[in-house]
Amino acid sequence: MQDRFDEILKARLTHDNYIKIADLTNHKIHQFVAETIELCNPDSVFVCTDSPEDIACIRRRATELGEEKSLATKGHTYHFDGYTDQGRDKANTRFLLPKGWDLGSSLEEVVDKDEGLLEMKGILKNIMAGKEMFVRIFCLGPTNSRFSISAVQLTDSAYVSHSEDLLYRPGYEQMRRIGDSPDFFRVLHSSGELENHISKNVDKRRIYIDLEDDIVYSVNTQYAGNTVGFKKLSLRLSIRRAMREGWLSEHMFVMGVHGPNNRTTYFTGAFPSFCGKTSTAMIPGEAIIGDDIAFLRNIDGRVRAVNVECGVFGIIEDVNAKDDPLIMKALTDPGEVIFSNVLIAEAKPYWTGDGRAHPDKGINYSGEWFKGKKDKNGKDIPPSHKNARYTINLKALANLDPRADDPEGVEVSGIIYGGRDSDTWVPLEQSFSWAHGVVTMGASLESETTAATLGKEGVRSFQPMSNLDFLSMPVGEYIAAHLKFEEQLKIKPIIFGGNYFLRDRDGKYLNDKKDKYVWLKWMERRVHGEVDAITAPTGYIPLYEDLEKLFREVLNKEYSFEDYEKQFTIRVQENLRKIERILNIFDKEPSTPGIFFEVMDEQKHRLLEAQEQFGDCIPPVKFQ
Ligand code: SPV
Ligand code: MN
Repeated sequence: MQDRFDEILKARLTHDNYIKIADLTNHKIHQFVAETIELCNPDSVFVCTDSPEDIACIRRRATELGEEKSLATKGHTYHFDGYTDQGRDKANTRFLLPKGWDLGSSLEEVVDKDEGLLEMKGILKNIMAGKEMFVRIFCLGPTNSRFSISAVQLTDSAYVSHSEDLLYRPGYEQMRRIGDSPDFFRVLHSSGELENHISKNVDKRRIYIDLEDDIVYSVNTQYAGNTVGFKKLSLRLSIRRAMREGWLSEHMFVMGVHGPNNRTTYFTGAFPSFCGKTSTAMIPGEAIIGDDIAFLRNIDGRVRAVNVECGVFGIIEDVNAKDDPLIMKALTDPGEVIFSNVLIAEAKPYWTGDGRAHPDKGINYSGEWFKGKKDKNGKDIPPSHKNARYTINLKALANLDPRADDPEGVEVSGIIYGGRDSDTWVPLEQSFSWAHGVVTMGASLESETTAATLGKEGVRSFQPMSNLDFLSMPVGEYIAAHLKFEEQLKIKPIIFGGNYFLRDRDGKYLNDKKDKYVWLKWMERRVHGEVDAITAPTGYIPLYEDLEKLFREVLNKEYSFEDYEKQFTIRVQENLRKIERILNIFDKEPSTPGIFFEVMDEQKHRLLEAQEQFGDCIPPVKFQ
């Protein structure tokens, strides 16, 4: 170890903690911890080796420090984030841009790296005085695997650290395995000054991402999407690394869908937040591997995927025994659960849409809460925040796939892209080819904004691969990487488009929440060539007979031809307008590959031809 860092670590860590960090022969981790101590000046430092005692200590500290409080059910705790700290803070999340770098025009804000670092270091100076700093080492993806990426988080929040225990695979041993390699992600977080356990200095909330050095800084915030660095913050880092190395890092679930003869067929699915990604991955009877972030690699000509995480930080609104029985069981059985930003009354958690009678008062993210409480604009404050969440380990779920930790991942047969789209896409369709799927489904994904990010809801926005918020390169280059990924594949997954949110002209949803159970079964059958399809201008769509049969088998439900027609009518004008909107964006992206425009053009011509023959709203039978 370099003398200077060694001196700092020896002076500022207890002997036990010094041994734990010195035991790792990695110079860069020593430097990171030592320099952070110098900058942030914590009172004490706890190094977690992932031993059961160390993990228990973190959990205990979260309640001792008051960041979490215990609930009546064993293992359950709750945590509140500040009133204005209830979602990913896009406005204050910036890339630190080195001189000469260009990230394209569609990305979030950037700040000059030197200036941003200066500002950040100013805010971080002495910020941990009086606090304990936790040193956490995780592994993104399964350990000891070609997918593994080591990751180190320094934080003064025991809640963040505890959440990470539920969400990430332990990485201390993996860090030993990589020896002195400098190749790992770093996250430095501080909740900053606290008042009633809540970050106080919201005006100095900053999240800066340094793509050059693979490091993220996050300060004066507690919401896990801004602080648990290995969610979306380091997703930005892995997206770039994936592009450099020829694999994909995606905002996707990974799940197994069961088919005839006990077969399991694996799918990944990219949906923006609040668009059914987690509830799809947790469909009872199917098998979950992950619900949020996946790495996909070409291994021997086939696509294989792993879950980057091993837990769920899921939206709790509308989770109830009827719609999400598996999640509900995990949230009510004894076991480790962190509830955030729900209503608490008599040591019990409540949330909107939980299907239970609610007390008239309690505490929530707004403080003391009572029925009818209004915000400063006179709007009702709901019992739980719309983006209230639960954090659990996947082991709490009855349907965890046995291959969830397989170092080689699972072979992916289908990839689904879906958004919150009230008027354009049919609920389900299959692409004609990899390029058609990448271009017209993945890259053309649009979704109406939700409470997952701070800001106005319900605004249709461009969401390529559900990953726009996390892109760390020009979007044209990102799409080109997807197109290129196909080139070396011997067996290609089938790409599907999905939309759970289609409405009729009166604004009524055309599908039930559980219809997705059937869509997955149809896709599974398509992968194996066991059901036929209709060739529509936008893709292959299901036949009524097949869906009717599957609805009966899967949901024991009559599926009417009338519903089918309404759901699968091709809305030509809407699709054409969508093409224009998407082209408008990619026209300005010089890195977009030519094939993108060819595929869009072909789709446009198919739609125009169909329009000429059948008009603006074309029921599927017309294409049969
Ligand atoms: C999402 O919003 O997409 C999430 C939660 O999965 S967050 O960690 O906030 O990104
Ligand atoms: Mn997500």
